[in-house]
Amino acid sequence: MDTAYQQLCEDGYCVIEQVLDEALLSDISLLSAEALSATSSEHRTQNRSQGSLINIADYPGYAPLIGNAKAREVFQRLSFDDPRFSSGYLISKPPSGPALFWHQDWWGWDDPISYTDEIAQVYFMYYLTDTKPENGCLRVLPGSHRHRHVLHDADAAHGESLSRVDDPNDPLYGSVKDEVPVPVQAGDLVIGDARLLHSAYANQSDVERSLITLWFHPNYRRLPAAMRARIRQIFDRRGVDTDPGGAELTTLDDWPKASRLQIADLLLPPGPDIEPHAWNRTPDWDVAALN
Ligand SMILES: O=C(O)CCC(=O)C(=O)O
Repeated sequence: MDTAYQQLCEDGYCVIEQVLDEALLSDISLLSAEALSATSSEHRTQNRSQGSLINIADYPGYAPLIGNAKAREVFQRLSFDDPRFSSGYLISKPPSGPALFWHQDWWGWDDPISYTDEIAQVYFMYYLTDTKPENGCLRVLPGSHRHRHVLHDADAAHGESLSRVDDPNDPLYGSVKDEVPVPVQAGDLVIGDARLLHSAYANQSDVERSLITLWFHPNYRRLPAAMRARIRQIFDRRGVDTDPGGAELTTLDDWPKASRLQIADLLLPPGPDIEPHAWNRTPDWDVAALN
């Protein structure tokens, strides 16, 4: 078995070095700096722990990142049979930005498939600067995508108070036993199972630490229909806690044709016309015990 794929399955994450070439890294860094400068201070105050949470659907310039050739090679290497993109965010920690709270990002815990080896959703994280614990690199709890951990009982991710850092002494911002830092070089790709518990250290440097995280569904057609219906809602920017806003939001379907063509095979087909899977970010390990 491919070593990266094996680590993704067993530990819940892996790192593929130097996926972005210099030109693409530079283009994406410029675009991200523009997007950040257009972001209100209110947004950054509300998302102090993350630093920012800017939906990239507002920026068609991210198409070359979503569909870059090296990422497509990674899909093949990891045997992603039907990879589809649903959403992505620019998450940027300013100088002296606080730690990100511990959380996992999976929302489909009501379906038994969530307690199996099937990987329903992964993040592709591209950090735009070199990272280490001192400037806010990622940290993970290996294996927590498949095994119960006390942090699964904590408040669901992305609550407003945790995002604002109302209580900086909340243990969810701190180090926990068995955490593993994931330092990278700019242009490396971190892949993680959406179920994996993770967070990020505080940025103690005087340089902004930016990251683009892209959500893919590796084997989309294998997923239950209600899950696919929910994924379509995420793509359409409806009912997502990290993406509040009205019905008038831009989606990738609104992007210029040239941008859509670069990622046509990764865009979602129309969702099944059924009730979408419930939005539930909290695992129920009694369901796991049945599997
Ligand atoms: O800011 C980071 O390094 C991690 C972001 C994150 O946890 C997420 O996108 O779910």
